[in-house]
Amino acid sequence: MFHRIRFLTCLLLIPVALIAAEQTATLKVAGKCGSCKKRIEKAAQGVQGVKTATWDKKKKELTAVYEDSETNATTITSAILRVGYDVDTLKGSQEAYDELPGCCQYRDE
Ligand SMILES: [Cu+2]
Repeated sequence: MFHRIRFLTCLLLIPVALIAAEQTATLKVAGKCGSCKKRIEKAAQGVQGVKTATWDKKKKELTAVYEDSETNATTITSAILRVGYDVDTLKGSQEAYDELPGCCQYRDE
């Protein structure tokens, strides 16, 4: 009987694991212009599992839609930090930041 219950529980859990759910992450991402937008979106879209990524220049906000079975907000955040952009309170890579064109250096204001 006990085994039977365990078996049934397993059957119930499998579909939950298999159905990939789409999630939306909204992140505060610093940036200034259209080139920043391209860089930020490219970085986010480069993450496996990310379907769409759109950065709003006015709101300084990135909206990313992703498969939660493949990736998560932390991975997307790291990808953006790596190309030199700050996400929320996290500092983007200084090395990558220094490589940004002068007009994109959003920290010097
Ligand atoms: Cu820029």
